[in-house]
Amino acid sequence: MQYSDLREIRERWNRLLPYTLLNGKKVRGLTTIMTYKMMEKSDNLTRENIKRVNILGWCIEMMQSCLLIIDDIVDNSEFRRKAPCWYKQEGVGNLAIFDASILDGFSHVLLKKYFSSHPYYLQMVDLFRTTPLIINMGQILDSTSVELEKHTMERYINIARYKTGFDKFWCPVTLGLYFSKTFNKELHKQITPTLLEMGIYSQMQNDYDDCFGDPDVTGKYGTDIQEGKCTWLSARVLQEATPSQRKIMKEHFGKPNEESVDAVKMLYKELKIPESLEIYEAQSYAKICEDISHISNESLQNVLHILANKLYNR
Ligand code: DMA
Ligand code: MG
Ligand code: MG
Ligand code: MG
Repeated sequence: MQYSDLREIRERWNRLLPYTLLNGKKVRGLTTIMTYKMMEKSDNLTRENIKRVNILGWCIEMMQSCLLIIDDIVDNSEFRRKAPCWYKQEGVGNLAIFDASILDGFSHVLLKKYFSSHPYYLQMVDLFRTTPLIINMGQILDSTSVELEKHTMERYINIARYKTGFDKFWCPVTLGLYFSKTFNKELHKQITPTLLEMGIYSQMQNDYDDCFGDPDVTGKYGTDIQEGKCTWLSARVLQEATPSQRKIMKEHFGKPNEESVDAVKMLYKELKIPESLEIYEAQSYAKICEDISHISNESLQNVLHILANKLYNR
C-alpha cells in the first residue's frame, strides 16, 4: 500500500516473487517452522502463531532467494529450480541485482509488519542482517579461490563454513528459537558447532550434485568445473593426485568446453571421489549424532536429530 503509486514495480514484483521464491526445497523456511513447533509449549501452538511462523519462514526464504539470484549471476549458471535463472529472463539481466536487493528489503518490510512487537524483534533483524554479511564474505572467498594452488581442504572448509555453514541450519534454527522465546545463550553455544558442521556437509553434497547430480532432480546444470570453483571434489582430488593427474587438472580445470569438463569428471571417477564422499558422510554423521547426544536439552536434541537424518539420508 505504501508503494501503491509504483504500479510497474508492483507488476514486476508479482512476477519476481513466484519465479524466484517457489519451487525450491524450502529447507530454511521449513526448518524455522519445525524448530518453532518443537520448542513451543503446546498451548501456544495457536493458528495465529503457526501463521506467523510461516511468514517468518517466507522471510528467510526471501533472504535465500536474494542470495541465489546474485550467486547465479556470479557463477554463470543457466538454471535454478528447474527454470532459467532469473537474470536470464528476458529484460532482466543485470537488473536482477536490484531485484535481489528488493527481495531482501521486503523481507524486512514483513519482519517489521508482523514481528516488531515481538520481544526478540531486534535479534531477528540482527540475524537477517548478519547472515547475508557472513555468506557474502564466503561468496567472495569462493570467487577468489579459482587458482588450483588455493584448492586445499583447509581453504575449502573455510569457504563452505562461510558461504553455507551459517545460513543452512544455524540461521533457521536460531530464528525458530527466537520466535518461540526459548533462546538460551548457553544452549545456543552448544548447538552452534553441530549446526555449522551440518551446513558444511550440505555444501559438500551440493558440490557433488553440481558434478554428478541429475538435473531433473537438482533443477540446475553444474558450473563448478567450468568456473574453476574450489569444491570438496577439487580439493580432494588435489590431495590424492599423482603428478600426471595433477597435470590433467591444470590442463582442463576451469575451462568451459565440454571435453575439458568430461576429462575432469573422469579423473574424479578414477580417483573414486564419490566413494570418498560416502565414507566421509558416514564418519560425519556418526560425529554429528555423538555431538547431539551431549546437548543438554531434549527438544533441541530432537530438532537436530530430525535435521541430521534428513541431511544424511537424502
Ligand atoms: C552456495 O554456493 C550458494 C550461496 C547462495 C551461498 P553454490 O554456488 O555452490 O550454490 P549453488 O550450487 O546452488 O549454485
Ligand atoms: Mg552457484
Ligand atoms: Mg556460488
Ligand atoms: Mg554449488
